[in-house]
Amino acid sequence: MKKPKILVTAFEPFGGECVNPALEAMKQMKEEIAGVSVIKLPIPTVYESSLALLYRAICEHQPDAVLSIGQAGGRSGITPERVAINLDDCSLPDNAGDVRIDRPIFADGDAAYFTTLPVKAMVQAMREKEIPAALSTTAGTYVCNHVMYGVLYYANREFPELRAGFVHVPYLPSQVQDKPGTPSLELSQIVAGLEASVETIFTHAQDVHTIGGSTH
Ligand code: PCA
Repeated sequence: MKKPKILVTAFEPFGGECVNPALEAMKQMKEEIAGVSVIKLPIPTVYESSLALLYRAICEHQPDAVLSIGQAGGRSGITPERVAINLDDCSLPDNAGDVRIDRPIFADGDAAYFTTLPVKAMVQAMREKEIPAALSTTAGTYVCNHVMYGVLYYANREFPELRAGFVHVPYLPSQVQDKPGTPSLELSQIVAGLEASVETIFTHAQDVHTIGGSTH
């Protein structure tokens, strides 16, 4: 049998930060996790080129799953995203200076796509390892949501077997030294959480049926 393959992507630093915890964590992830080959792809925090690079990598490697990772400064745990919406809308320019307002990502796409990764099982697996994790129902309307939406759009149209989704990770401790009161997570914990997530994707063809939503 062919060895299963996952394409993992992580963003370059943006918004004035010198590092992106997603990228630092991806670099430290194992090349093989529980028999699954891990292909790593750094992507720019740029609307246009991030998705184009990802599309090319999917065609080239034909992975079974795509896990994209980004920084969500201010969050205290690792947060798998449940849904991506068809909207770019953020005052923060991307790394190419592009500012987008009220712009659909694909004119012929659905309003939203749900992740096809077992996100509740991923949260469970991380918590079992005492890594702070929670389900998120918003990936924002910046480049992370753009990439998550775009990959799910492509999967929907061209790669029906491909499972895909997104995980946001907190700041590293070094990033919050000048941000009193802002939560952070050690790099080793982020790496362990992402590796547990990869393993869970391949042990769970379907998600678990537990409570994961919230009142707001
Ligand atoms: N986080 C940003 C984009 C790149 C990243 O790591 C976001 O949440 O949209």
